[in-house]
Parts: sequence; C-alpha cells; structure tokens
Amino acid sequence: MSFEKIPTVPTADEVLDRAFRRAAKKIPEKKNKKKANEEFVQAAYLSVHDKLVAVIQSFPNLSEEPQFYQDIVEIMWTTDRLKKSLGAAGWAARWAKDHRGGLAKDVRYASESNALAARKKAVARLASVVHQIEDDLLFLNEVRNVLRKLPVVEDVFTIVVAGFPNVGKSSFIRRVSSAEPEIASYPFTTKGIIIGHCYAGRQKIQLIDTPGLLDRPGIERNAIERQALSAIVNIADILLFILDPSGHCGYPLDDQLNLLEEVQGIVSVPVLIVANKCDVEILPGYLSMSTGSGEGVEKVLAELLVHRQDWVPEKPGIDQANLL
Ligand SMILES: Nc1nc2c(ncn2[C@@H]2O[C@H](COP(=O)(O)OP(=O)(O)O)[C@@H](O)[C@H]2O)c(=O)[nH]1
Ligand SMILES: [Mg+2]
Repeated sequence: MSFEKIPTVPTADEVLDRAFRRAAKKIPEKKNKKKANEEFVQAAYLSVHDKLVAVIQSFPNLSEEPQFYQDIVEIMWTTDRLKKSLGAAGWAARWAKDHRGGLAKDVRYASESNALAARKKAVARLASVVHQIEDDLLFLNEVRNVLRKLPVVEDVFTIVVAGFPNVGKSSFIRRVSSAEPEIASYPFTTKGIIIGHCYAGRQKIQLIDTPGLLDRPGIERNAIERQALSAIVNIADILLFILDPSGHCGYPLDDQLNLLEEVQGIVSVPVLIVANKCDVEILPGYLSMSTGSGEGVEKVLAELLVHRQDWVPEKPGIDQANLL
C-alpha cells in the first residue's frame, strides 16, 4: 500500500482549537445559557475524541504491511515508540469519551451562576489531557512525514540490484522495467531509491536499487547504515551484483570484488554476478551485458527469473474462494 494519503497529524493545540471552534458554534443559537454551556462541553469532548480516533485509524497497521516498513520504523524510532504514541492518542480519545457525559452533567446540575465555571473546568481538563500527548502527536506527524515518502514495496518476487555507484544499476532497472521506474526517498541516504517492475507472464516482479548504501567498504558504515542496508537486502529474493570491469564507474575492479565478497557474506539469498558495460570491456569468466546497448540484458533477466519458481509470499493472501 502507499502511505501517501496519511493526513497530517494535528498538534495538541490544533486538536483543541478545532474542538473549541466546533463547540463555540453551539453557544449563540441557545437562549438557555446553561444548556449552551453543557452542549459546548459535549461538542468539545466529542470533537477531540473523533479527531484522535481519526489520527489512529489513518496510520497503517504495520504488521499487515511488508516487513520492510516495520524494519524502517524499527531502525528510525523503534516500533515500540510508535505503538506507545498511538497508544497515548488512544488513551486521550478514550478519556474524552469516558468523561464527556460526567463533565457535561456537572454543567447541567451547576447553579445558573456556576455553569460557566463548570464549563471552564471541563475545558481545562480536556486541554490538560490533550497537552499530555503533545509530544506523541508531534512524533506521529514525524513518522507520517517519513512514511508517506517511502517507496511502495510490494510482497512480490524481488530483485535487489547492488554494486558500486555508476556501474549501471539504474540503467538495468530502467531497461527491464515495463514502465518508468519510480524514485522514492530512503530516509537513511540522500539518494533516491529506484523501484521498477516487470512481468514474467502474469507474475509481477519488483526491481529495487540500493542507493548510497553500498558505495564504500562496510567498515565505514555505522550501525544505522548497516541496518538500513539490511532492511533493503531483506526484501530480496535474489540479488543482482553488477560489476563494471571498464573502470568507467571510477572504482577499481578489485574494490568492486571486495564489496561483492562482503555482500555475499550479508545475504542469504542467491547472488547473480554480472559484468556490465561489455561494449567497453569484457570480463572473462563472468556473465556479461551492456545496459547501454541492451546486449545480454534479456539473458540476465531470464537467469534472475529462474529463481522466481521458489517464491512464496511473506504471508498467504486471503483466498477469495474460501470466503464463499
Ligand atoms: N559504456 C557504457 N556505459 C554505461 C552502460 N550502462 C550504464 N552506463 C553509463 O554509466 C553511468 C552510470 O549508470 P547508472 O545506471 O546511473 O549507474 P548506477 O549508479 O549504478 O545506477 C551512466 O552514465 C550510464 O550512461 C553500459 O553498458 N556501457
Ligand atoms: Mg543509480
């Protein structure tokens, strides 16, 4: 699923402003001031409740999404932190619901002269509760801002393309994709992640880039970057490692082979190694292609797709026939 549509999470003050604006509409039309104050409280509490419930419901249930998203949340903030903040919003929503009737009653049974004071007390308590989750709301909005820019990763057979910068990873994905690949952000790098798709018969295949994560020796990678790399690698059903023996990419072949060895140590899926830019230089003993001219590209794709027969979804989907 795409997270693009998660709405902005309001701040505590925005939740309250909205609630009081709605509540204020109740006042002028009522002759009976006590009744008006009671309805003000009812409306404000209801508005807070409904808004917070909407916030919670607009967040994806990560356990129903591909593992990739949970990994990202875990790396950036931890899923516990997210659960805690959603829980806090839920607590405030429930509080508003549970106290709405009682505090409105306080206004109703107050003396004429005390009704406004009772309303103010109810409003102050509501404001205090909503302010208690101020940081949680800010945090949820931060998560929302990252989630909505993430690439759309699907639970389909996935080819992850690795190799030094400029070896031809993006060119490969562009060449085999049936539509223009999408560029999304990956929060751990400044480079965009490229995702393309192609079809093998009716089976959808996903191709994904590893931006900015494999462009230097692993020893220079910090803990977060190692996790960020593994989140992408975890999606892979097969890894395509592209070498550029021509050296046009700017990295000596020895460095590329060292990186390859390192990558082979990280992944548990098969690794297909291909020497690119065969229009410039051929590396004996390796499968070769040119993502420039297109030579050999179909054969490489076919080799990758051999492995798709073993593919199983992360979770079995619902079989519609079983529902009937
Ligand atoms: N000569 C030649 N150049 C290529 C080939 N494939 C890609 N390039 C060039 O290599 C550069 C980097 O390609 P790109 O796909 O962006 O590499 P990435 O950084 O690994 O994604 C670009 O200037 C391409 O035009 C090829 O097969 N032959
Ligand atoms: Mg690229």
